[in-house]
Amino acid sequence: MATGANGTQQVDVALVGAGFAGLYLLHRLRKAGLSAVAFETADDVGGTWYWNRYPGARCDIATTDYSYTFDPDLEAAWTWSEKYATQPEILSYLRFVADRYDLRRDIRFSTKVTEARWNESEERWHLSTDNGAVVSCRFYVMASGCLSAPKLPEIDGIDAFAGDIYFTSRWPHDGVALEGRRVAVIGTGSSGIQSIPMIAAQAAHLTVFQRTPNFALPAHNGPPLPDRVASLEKDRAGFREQARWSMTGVPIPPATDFSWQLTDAQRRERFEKAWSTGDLVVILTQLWADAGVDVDGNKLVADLIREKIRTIVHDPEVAAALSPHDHPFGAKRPCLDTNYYATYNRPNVKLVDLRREPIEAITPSGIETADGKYDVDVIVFATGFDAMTGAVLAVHPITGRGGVALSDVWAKGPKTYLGLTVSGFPNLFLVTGPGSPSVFSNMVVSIEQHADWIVDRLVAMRDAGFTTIEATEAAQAGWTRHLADCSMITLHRLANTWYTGANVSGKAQGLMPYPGGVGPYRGICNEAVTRGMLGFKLTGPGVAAQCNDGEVVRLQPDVRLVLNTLAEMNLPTIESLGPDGARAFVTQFNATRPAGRLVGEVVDGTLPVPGTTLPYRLYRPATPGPHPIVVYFHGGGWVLGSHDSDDPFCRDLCRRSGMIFVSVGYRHAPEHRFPTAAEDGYAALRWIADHAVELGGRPGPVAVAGWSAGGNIAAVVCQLARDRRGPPIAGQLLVCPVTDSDFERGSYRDNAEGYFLTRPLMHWFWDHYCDPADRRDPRVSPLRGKLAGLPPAFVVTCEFDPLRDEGIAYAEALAAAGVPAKQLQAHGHFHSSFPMVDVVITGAGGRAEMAQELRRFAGLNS
Ligand code: N01
Repeated sequence: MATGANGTQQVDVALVGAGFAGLYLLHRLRKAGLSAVAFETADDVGGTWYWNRYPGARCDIATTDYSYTFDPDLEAAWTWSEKYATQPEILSYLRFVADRYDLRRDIRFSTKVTEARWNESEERWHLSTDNGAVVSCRFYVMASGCLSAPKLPEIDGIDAFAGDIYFTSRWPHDGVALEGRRVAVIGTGSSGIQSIPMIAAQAAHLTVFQRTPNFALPAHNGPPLPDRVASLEKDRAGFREQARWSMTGVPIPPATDFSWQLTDAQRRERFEKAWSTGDLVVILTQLWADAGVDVDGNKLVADLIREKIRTIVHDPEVAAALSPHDHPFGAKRPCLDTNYYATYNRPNVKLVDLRREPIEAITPSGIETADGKYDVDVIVFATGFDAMTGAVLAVHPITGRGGVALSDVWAKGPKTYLGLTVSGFPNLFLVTGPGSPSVFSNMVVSIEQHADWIVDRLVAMRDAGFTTIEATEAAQAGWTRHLADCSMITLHRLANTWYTGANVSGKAQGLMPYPGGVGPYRGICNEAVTRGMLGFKLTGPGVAAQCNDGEVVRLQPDVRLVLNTLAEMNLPTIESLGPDGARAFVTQFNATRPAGRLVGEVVDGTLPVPGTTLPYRLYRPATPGPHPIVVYFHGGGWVLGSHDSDDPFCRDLCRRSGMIFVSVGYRHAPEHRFPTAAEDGYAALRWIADHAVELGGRPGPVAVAGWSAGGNIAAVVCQLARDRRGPPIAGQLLVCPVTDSDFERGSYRDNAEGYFLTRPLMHWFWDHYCDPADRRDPRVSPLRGKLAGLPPAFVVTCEFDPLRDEGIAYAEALAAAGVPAKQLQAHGHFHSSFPMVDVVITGAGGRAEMAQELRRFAGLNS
């Protein structure tokens, strides 16, 4: 490290933390020829594994996976002794790594950075510390972990306690003698759940003060799992690469069956297998595909775990108090335990349920609750951390461009680009920061990815002559929105946890880690680079500044995955297949999609229309009828599809709305060209309305609904019903409808290629269905028809859809004609988002709105 004239130490990169992240960064920076220094408040390496020395502390990701992967020789040189290694063994590993790569010489131990300030004129960070010289660095990296700032419990009277107080997160190095003592533990998160059985085995008496029960699974610890070790040793590089592109950072493929596709017995069998495996990733991802994303699918797992708790814990009242009921399984971090629940069968252990008797104060002799007084000699606080943002902000004030404090920028919740950088804070990087997968993943995999990305960028900048890098506001805003979109997929939003900041009073609320998956996230970080450092401004002396502004992800996260998967399949275009080939393709494609959910009844039938009969499929809700009827028209460009091709969509809307759906198999082009589909639709509507009672429905006006070309037919039949005196229609739900034959609107230009429904495909549909001379007819271009006097409408459009603007135009024209017309303009969605019910989960909110509007049309209470 060079020393400047005023004694300031000059270095290329400074970083905070000497845990997994800091050590690997130092190694990579050194190899890249960049000078670096790390600051560490502890007197040794280890980070979280240095501090958290409480009894029972272990990792809860199999240690074969919770290891560095950057150096095969390192992997060969270290063997883990247990499936889940203890804290001392992991700390030994990190010391071994520090020694092996001679990293300690670049670490300033027992040193706290007290302030970090960006110097605009020098374009460097200036760091003050409590031990040694000021440091000036070009780049500053917070490798300070996610759970490194302990959260103090907000309980009155702590200072008055006459006994000993310990924090799991700051456990004394030479241990604590608990034999013969009365101990209290406050907190039942991972730290509490790991330490409680060990403390119970030592203490004369243990009282556990539980505010929120947590889900815990037996770890079944022992030697490393032979099958995992075998697959690792068989192809180490392949195993690690799979981990990097997996959803969790552990190469275990998630389940693809949905809960409703399995019998009770099959679900139980899967659960028992997972329970006996003792692996969080297995139970979180391998039971059924909807366990982590749907409250019903999740409740099935939670019920099975609660049943386990009841079988383990002898006292039913204690079992009930230990059973979590206020959050979905996995929404709060579940724990791996060794004898946790069985510990409550011990005669020297008592559970105090703080939901029934809250703590009122800590007194000199113990803890007082609303109901009693518990005298103890020792209090152990396992009360958690000010997570993620706390781990950065608690280190020191960070002041960026224009004297702006990071704490102010994050006052309403963290804002980052990729969880790696913050606009207004040039040359500052966060490792596993808020907005990155971090604590939703195998941390070591995520740490390596971040360290690699950062160091690769610094090297590329050096090669190009750039000296500053900064995220743009637009990129950061886009990432914040993408994070919010992702958070709608999982159930984490339904729990008050440290993931959302809820455990710290006054902290801004919102999901902090990125729930979109490790592999997809890695792909996005790479994409930002390959798209010319998208979202970053780069400057340097003597080189032209570069700023490729924009948002790296504009699609909904699951839409992005669907489109990427389709792109990887390299499918022929629909229009290249011819109508028969395209129909066969759709049939085959639909056969592979997840089966729709159960409804009360599904009945196939036929209905007469002039000259022929049409098939229909009726979906009846499971609730008592009679139900109002929705006449539904499927999508497929008037050429493709059938009365059962939108089956999952109809089932979903039937369940959500509590209304009968009758999906009509109208005739298709080119065999039956315009206006057959429209006239079939009208005749079917009339027949269904006339036979509502025979169909088991409620008499009176029906609603109509349709998607895509089916939305076109739904809109058209409303006009025909008005002009032909019935039947009365209660309302129209038009999802991405075709409303006009004009191909020149902006959405046709913006989405001409690439989002499955393309401009050439729409041309192909139109050419098969309708002669150019007929295309202005309102029976195919309802936007060109008379709109006054139509039933109320709910028009849904998707951002990445050529049909977007004509749908919006129709809704606006309806409203202008005095028709009550509401809109949902779904951002980040593509044409097929809503019918792909169990694939595009982010469409659930939109479908809920559709069902709500249908109920409103039918006069049902919401
Ligand atoms: O902290 P927590 P943790 N009065 O926040 C309770 C990782 N980790 O240290 O839920 C009474 O989970 C609080 O109650 P409530 C892992 O990611 C990993 O245990 O807020 N109670 C809760 O029960 C984990 O998730 C391992 O109602 C109070 C507990 O304290 C994360 O670290 C091991 C209270 C805090 O639980 C944090 O775990 C350990 C009060 N005033 C940790 N304040 C591995 O196995 C808080 N609580 C790798």
